Amino acid sequence: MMQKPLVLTTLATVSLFAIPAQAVTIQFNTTSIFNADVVVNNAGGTINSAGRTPLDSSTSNRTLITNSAAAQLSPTSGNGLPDNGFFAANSFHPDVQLSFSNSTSRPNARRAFSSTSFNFPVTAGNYDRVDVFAISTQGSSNFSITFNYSDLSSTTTASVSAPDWFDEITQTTSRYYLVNDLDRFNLNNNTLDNVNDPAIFGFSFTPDSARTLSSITVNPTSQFFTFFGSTGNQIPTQTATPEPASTLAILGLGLGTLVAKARKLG
Ligand SMILES: [Ca+2]
Ligand SMILES: [Ca+2]
Ligand SMILES: [Ca+2]
Repeated sequence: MMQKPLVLTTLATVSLFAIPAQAVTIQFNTTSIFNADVVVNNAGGTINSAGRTPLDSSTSNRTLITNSAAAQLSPTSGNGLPDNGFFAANSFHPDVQLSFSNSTSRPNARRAFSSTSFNFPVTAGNYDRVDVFAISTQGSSNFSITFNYSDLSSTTTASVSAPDWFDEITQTTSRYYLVNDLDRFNLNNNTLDNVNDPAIFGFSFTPDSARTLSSITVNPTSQFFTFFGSTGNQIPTQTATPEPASTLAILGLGLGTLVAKARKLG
């Protein structure tokens, strides 16, 4: 008789961690699928471009650059990506923290290189919005997103167009600029392209918030599609009564052990 309340306490603690009290932006960790460093920086005071992967063709051989590195190359006209990889929320998007920074040289994007799909896990939970940050080069290309849920069901969005990084768009709630009018870097001769044009775009999608999202698959159609990261708006689970059994069912977070314990004790 003493043990059952102990189990309930444990369940309540787990629930607090798994279900936010109010909607919260989750910066999905997508580093496991990154395969390219596409941002030149100047960590240590020198321009670091070795090992960078071009975002466009190997002939053109251009990639992005941080603000500090661009300013070092051209104090009067150099401008690039924010050094800390952070984009504050505005009317189109939540706070976004991408994986590049001026101080780090490591894979920070997924160059598609082919039309093969790629998948990353998410913090399991209920989401009513997922944003993806990406570009296309050598012209626009289409892509879609597949939401994979904990009940093993999945849904794939309609195909959307990722604009070329030099394209201008009319912003909507579903497609917007995360950043625009950047300079870029010419890997052929290690010089700044003071072009004030390339963008990274944001794309907003609506998963089924009634199901627990477990992973996201990105389906590109071009080798010149590049993915930079993703965020999700995690919402409180919509349940009337937090009965331990129903809470567990909705969580679907591998709490099988606790369930087994509860059953044994019950
Ligand atoms: Ca410039
Ligand atoms: Ca343009
Ligand atoms: Ca532009």
